[in-house]
Amino acid sequence: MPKERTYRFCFGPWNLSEGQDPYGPPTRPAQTFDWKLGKLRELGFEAMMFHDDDAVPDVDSKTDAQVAREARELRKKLRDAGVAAEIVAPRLWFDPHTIDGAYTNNDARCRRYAIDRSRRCIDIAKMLDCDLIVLWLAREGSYIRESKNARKCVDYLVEAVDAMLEHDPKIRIAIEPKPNEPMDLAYIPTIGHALALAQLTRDPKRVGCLIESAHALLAGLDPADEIDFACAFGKLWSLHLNDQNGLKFDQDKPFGSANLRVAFNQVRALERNRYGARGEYVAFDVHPFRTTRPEHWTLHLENSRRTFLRLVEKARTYPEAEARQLVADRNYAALDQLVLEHLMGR
Ligand code: XLS
Ligand code: MG
Repeated sequence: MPKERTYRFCFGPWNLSEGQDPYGPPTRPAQTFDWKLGKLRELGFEAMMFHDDDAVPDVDSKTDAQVAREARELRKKLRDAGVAAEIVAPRLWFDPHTIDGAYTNNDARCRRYAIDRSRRCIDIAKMLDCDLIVLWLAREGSYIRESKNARKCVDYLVEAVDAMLEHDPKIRIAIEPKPNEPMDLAYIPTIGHALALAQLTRDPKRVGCLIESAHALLAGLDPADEIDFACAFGKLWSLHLNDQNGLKFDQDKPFGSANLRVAFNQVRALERNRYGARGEYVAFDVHPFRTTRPEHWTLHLENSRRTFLRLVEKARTYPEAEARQLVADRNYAALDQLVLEHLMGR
C-alpha cells in the first residue's frame, strides 16, 4: 500500500452543536451556517455533510422554486469556499408525520410524506452536485413489538428505497444502521441488515452503507469488523467515526476518546481496504462535550482528525512481520502486548 495515500475529511453543521440535551438547554450561543462553514475551511476539512433542512431550512414550508433557489445559492457558497457536499440526508424524525416512524409508519399518508420528502432530498442533493443520500433510519422500528408488523416493514423500507432509486437514475443510497435510540429496537440495526435490504431493492448496486463507530458499538459489534464486512461487498461509501463508552445513550465522543485500541483497529481496517481511494470521505460525527466553552468549540473535530492521522501512522508502522510470527505461533498473549506496546509508543 503506498504510504503517501491521504484521507479527506468532513463534518456536518450539527457537529458544531450548542450543548442542548434532554435535560437542559443550550450551553453555547447558536451560530450561523456561514460561521460553521468558515470554521470548516479554517480547520482544513474538505467537505460538509448535510441534512436536507441544513441545506434548505424549513424545507417542508417551501415551494419547489424556493427550494431550488436556496439550494443553488448554497451550491455557489460551497463552490466559492472550495468545499464539497459529501452527502445529503432526509431528516425524517422531526415532523409530526414521523412520530411513529417515517417509511414504516402504520399510516399510509405518513409513509407517503416520508417518500415525498426523500425525493425532495434527492433534488436538493443533485443541486449541490452530490450523488449520495444517507438514510439514518431513526424511527424505523418500534417502542413495543406488537405495534407494527416487522415483516410488512421490510416491504415498506424496500418500497421507499425503490422510490428513491427510481426518482433519479444516478443517485446512490448509503444506509446508516443503528440498533436503538430513539427506538427501543430498530429494524436495520447492523451493516448485515443494511446490505441484505439493499439486495431486495430494484438496483442493489446503488445501495450501500455508512458505518458509524458508536452505532456499531451500541449493537455490541466491533466497528472494525463492520468496516471489513462492508468493504468485502464494496459497499462502504461513507463513514462516521466517533466513540462510545459502553451501552448507553449515543455519545458521539471524539474519535478514540473511549477506546484507542478499537479506534486503531478501525483505522487498520480502513487502510487495508484502501478506504478513500474511490473518493470516499472520512466524516467525524462527533459532538462537543456540553461543558465546552464557545472558544473551544471546534476542538473535538480537530482532535478527532489528529487522533485519526496519528493512528494512520500507527497502522503504517505496525510491526507486521513480528505480529505474523506471533499469530503463526498462536501466541496471542504476546500479540496482545505487542499491540499495546505499539500504541503506547515503545
Ligand atoms: C446519526 C447522525 C445523523 C445521521 C445523518 O448518528 O447524527 O444525523 O448521520 O442523518
Ligand atoms: Mg451518524
